[in-house]
Amino acid sequence: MDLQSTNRNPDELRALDHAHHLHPFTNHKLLHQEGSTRIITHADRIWLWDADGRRMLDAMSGLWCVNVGYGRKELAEAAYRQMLELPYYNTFFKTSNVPAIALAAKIASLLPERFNKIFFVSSGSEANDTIIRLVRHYNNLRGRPQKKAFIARRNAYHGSTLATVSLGGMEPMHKQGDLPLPGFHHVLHPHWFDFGGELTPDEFGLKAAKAVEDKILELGPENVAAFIGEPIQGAAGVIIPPQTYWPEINRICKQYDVLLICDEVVCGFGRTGEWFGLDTFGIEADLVSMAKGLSSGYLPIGAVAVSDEVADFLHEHGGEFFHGYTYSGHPTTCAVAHENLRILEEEGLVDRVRRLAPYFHDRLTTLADHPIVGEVRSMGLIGACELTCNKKTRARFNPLGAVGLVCRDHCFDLGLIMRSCADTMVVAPPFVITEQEIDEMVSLARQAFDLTYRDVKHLVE
Ligand code: PXG
Repeated sequence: MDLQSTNRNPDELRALDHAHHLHPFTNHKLLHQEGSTRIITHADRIWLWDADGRRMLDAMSGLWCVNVGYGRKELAEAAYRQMLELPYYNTFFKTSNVPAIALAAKIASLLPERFNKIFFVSSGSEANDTIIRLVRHYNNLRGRPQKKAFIARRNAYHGSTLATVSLGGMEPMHKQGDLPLPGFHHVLHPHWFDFGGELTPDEFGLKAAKAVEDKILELGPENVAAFIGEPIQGAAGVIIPPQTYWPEINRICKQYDVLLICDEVVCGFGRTGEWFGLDTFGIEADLVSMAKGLSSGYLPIGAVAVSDEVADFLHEHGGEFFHGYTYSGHPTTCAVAHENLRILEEEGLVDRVRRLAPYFHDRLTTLADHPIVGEVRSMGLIGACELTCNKKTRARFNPLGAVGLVCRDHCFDLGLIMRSCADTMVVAPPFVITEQEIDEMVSLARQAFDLTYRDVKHLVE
């Protein structure tokens, strides 16, 4: 098959895809029956085109990652230059390379001062897996081998490896894989819309934080190694915690000597309007995982930042850490990520997110009057609309998630890519989106909500 050919028949491509390609997170039987695979062919800024010639507004930045937008020649050129100079070499065996050195230094300069050490991986899953290994090693070295439990939130997504699925709190993923592995525990997530009841969001933030403290006390602080959370939970449905939540988590982790892990895979590199979500919420993390926005998805790369306190201890007492990947510190992915950070910085894109945030919020909030929208929330350039069958009681449609899929299909048909997380419709557009395009996104979302309402009107109270 000629990859460069412009004369591709979409139906033939779909048939080949069905014959040979297993997709992630996909019901293949259903996909095959529907024959509805979208084959994306090219993209520019916030726009995608498919093999059927349709144009779509990508309000999800791919999968929460293409923050600088599509079609960046500088990133292609950075890869091209690096591939000619040194496409690959490993960073084991006392070797390093210029892009890995430059990128580690750059990431450290963007993080709070206490982070000076960066470990490279190829994905968010590998970043969190690395943290699990590192924390276990750390506590063994500190002479407290029993202090190994990890606490995370329900519905959290931290990756798709055995360990990171265990770390995450997604029940269907647990059920399918006989997980979680021992030592991973899950507590209430700070999702006021579903669990806040009559409490104010601030009261509920304290209650959700207390669930972490209760779990630490139940397990015994001497057995709890770490707590992990995203500043804003992305795949769980853009859960923006009440302002009371993170300060209390900081206090709890300090009080019980529990390491605080901040998963910045979605929030990192500008999404919340600061370089990191931990800056936005004042999260006093010890370890940080990142991926996605680090290279704007142009090449697969992730990283772990380790605070001086942990890094210095490992440095002093750790000896060799038997962990790493063929592609840790890959010169080409590091060169592209480095160029991506240059673009973010020189074009002032993180400031742009902060500047656009009030407009984005105002426009999105116009959807709150819709009969099936129970709440609209956003921060920076990440937002969500909760679908409900009863705006007063915030009740969910039954079964949960079915209406979200109906809505997502209407979005696609209208040329808008919006993700449904159960019945939460979420957006996280590239940072280069304009105000006019935000208007267009919101207008298409309203049309999709109208069509969804038409389909489910009989279920709405
Ligand atoms: N942490 C967070 C917070 C993530 O969102 C990962 C870790 C794992 O990253 P990798 O690079 O291993 O995929 C993620 C990934 C979705 C969706 O449907 C989200 C992710 C992955 C797949 C689907 O929203 N996030």
